Amino acid sequence: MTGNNFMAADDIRTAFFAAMSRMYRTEVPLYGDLLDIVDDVNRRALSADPDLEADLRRRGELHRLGQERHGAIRVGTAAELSMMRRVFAVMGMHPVGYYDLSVAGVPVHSTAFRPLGLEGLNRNPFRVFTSLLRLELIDDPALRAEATRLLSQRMIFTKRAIAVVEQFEREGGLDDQSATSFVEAVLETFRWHSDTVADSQTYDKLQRAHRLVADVVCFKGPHINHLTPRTLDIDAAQQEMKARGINAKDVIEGPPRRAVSILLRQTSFKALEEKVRFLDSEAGGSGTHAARFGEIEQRGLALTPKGRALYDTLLGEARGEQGSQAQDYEQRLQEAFSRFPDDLDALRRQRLGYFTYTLADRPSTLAPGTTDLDTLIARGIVEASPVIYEDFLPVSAAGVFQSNLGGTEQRSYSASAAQAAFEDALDANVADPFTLYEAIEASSIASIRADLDALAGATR
Ligand code: OOG
Ligand code: NI
Repeated sequence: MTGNNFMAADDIRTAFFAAMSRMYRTEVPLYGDLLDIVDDVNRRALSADPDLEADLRRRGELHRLGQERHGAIRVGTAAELSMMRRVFAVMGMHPVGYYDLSVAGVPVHSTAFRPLGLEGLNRNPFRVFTSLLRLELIDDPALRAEATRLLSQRMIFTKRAIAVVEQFEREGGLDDQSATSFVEAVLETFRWHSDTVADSQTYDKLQRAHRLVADVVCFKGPHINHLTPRTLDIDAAQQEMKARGINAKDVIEGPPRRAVSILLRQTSFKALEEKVRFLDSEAGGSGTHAARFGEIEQRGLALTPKGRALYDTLLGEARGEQGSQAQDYEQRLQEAFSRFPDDLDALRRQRLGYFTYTLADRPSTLAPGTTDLDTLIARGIVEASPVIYEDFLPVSAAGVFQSNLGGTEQRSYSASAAQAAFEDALDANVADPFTLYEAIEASSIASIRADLDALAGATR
């Protein structure tokens, strides 16, 4: 028997996310300012466009918007990564997608833990972008050994957290009391520690190898490094950040502003310099560390492989050799994307994006043979809504990493994508995002077909 007293995974996720958001707001007060900005901008966007509000309501997204966040952490070892997977599983979050960031000069590869299905996503789409450090990309063998030693000495999960995860796996769920205990215990892993586990010299050396290596290796745990709310108008949010004197990035990552939003657009403020203490601090070895930052995102249509290929091509054209540093980058981006259709109907007909379908009204008679979706839509019998992109973008993520490690240095790694090694470390396969979007679309088509059959049957 499955216990009826178990708290739903969606509810544990919501409770955990609320606790994390509270903690981060206290730790990084600027995060609270971002929430205020996004709240404001979203309210204005909704009141300026009643259709938008109706669309969001119809798609079941209106309620999730206020609590929609993603966060990010970086872990150091396979054991940490696979335990993290088990922790997130308790909250109905599973690894989706593989992101290789070594090509962008960041020695990590990553996945995103998130709910898989539309129902869980609409309840609370909390996602955590999780990166695994690739120690093999540190050239200096002595430094690599030191990093390995530091990582082998730490335990990022409390005993209580591990015990509750094991209980969940054994019993298939957690009752309210155990779930509360889970939330409290797991939160500890994400907390900021200003005491490092390295002396200042080691920190400096690791920092020189790559800022990210020091961030992962020198701390007791994988502090949550940002929590990102979702806005309906990122250009307005970016303006407001600047107006409030927040040190926002110059360029919004991702596609340009368009009539129909696609994928993901992101902007962030640069990481804060925070005071830390090293093991030798008594001898004057105190310093600062930059890791935690704030970010705002706007989400749009999930693209099919065909749409994504077009996106990648156009983005590549706009970036050219200089990436997003070029002076006229925004204009180049706009120009390149003039070749990406910008109305919902064209995007759907050309199969560039994923859609869900619903019956628009209750037709009393249907001519036989009207099963063609395009015809049903043209006749106003069926309505198509965009499926929202729930994942991340590697080029954007690399930009987010770069601007938030506090430096501008570029490293290049000759490593190639290593999905199999990542999945070994994770001790599981990552889900393919396209398959998940495809399933959402297919199930909505199946459900309108069933409704139409039932209607046709009733009128015969
Ligand atoms: C993660 C950066 C990636 C995003 O929104 O693309 C990310 C990190 O800095 O650890 O969060
Ligand atoms: Ni992010």
